[in-house]
Amino acid sequence: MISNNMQKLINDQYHRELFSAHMYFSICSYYLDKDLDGFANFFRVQAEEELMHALKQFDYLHQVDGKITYQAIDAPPTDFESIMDTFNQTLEHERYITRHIHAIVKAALEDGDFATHNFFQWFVQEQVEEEALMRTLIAKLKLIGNNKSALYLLNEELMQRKPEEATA
Ligand code: OFO
Repeated sequence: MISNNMQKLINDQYHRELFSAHMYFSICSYYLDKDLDGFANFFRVQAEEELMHALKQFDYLHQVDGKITYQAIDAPPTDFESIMDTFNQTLEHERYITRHIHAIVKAALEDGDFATHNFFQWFVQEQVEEEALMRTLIAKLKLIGNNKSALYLLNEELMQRKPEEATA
């Protein structure tokens, strides 16, 4: 049986994951409008992974006899100044998510909730990987600058991204 406090923290995080998916679908649309299919694919896969994160938390909360209290999901940003802006906003958002994941892990320890502490370790590692991925892409974009051929090659590279296999 999960405490009310931990249940509320996981509920809020579940809604943040859905917001993340909403945000990345919005960025995907931005790229589809520009006919940059590789960038669009990258953010579509990113959005799908966020849905998978929400689903993992949904399943976990039910497993520990908790429940989701449904809330409205905020509208995502829809105006982006540039390719770089989409990645900067994504990195900033992932850092925000990391802070919340860490707060949940800390609260779980304080609560003596070792199951939730253990469950969220996967998300701790996932955030390390997501932030690193965004930083790498921002560095590549800086190198590319205004070089259209290099941008074309990055678009092709991002076309190769595939969704991770869902794990239990
Ligand atoms: Fe973008 O990561 Fe979920 O948690």
